Amino acid sequence: MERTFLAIKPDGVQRGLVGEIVRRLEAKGFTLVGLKLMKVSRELAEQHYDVHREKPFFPGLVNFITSGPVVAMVWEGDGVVASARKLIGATNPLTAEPGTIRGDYGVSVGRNLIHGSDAVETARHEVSLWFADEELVSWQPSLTSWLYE
Ligand code: IDP
Ligand code: MG
Repeated sequence: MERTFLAIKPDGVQRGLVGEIVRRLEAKGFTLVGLKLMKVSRELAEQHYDVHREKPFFPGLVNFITSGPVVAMVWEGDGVVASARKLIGATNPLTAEPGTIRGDYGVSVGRNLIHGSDAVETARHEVSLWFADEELVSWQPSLTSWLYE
């Protein structure tokens, strides 16, 4: 089953949106297989955002992501990588569609509440960067036959 890495950023935690964000993913029908609240080290933040290392916003992004608690999660389900990106919405919350997490709760690209892996390969890399194997729980939700044909 496909898995993706999602992280509620410090603004999402500070604004009390952890429950709402988790609720949306659960209600959609995805399965939570890993979750932890953590203070992100500079080393992990820089590795995670390595593709943006040369961008002008990189130092601010790393400062921000290390500035407070982050809720790191792994979610599972058919097509979860692309679907979670749709639930999250466009990078800039001002242009993100209403009904998406960023579209409903954000106003600024540097405070866009949540990270989501952008492709299946990226997800594999990010899951292993943020979680040890023994931190992930494989389980079969009893709702499966009501979610999948
Ligand atoms: P994504 O999170 O939608 O995948 P990316 O382009 O991968 O967006 O950028 C990673 C993160 O870097 C964004 O979520 C946002 O927090 C931050 N970011 C991207 N572009 C800008 C910018 O122009 N100014 C400030 N922060 C930015
Ligand atoms: Mg990205």
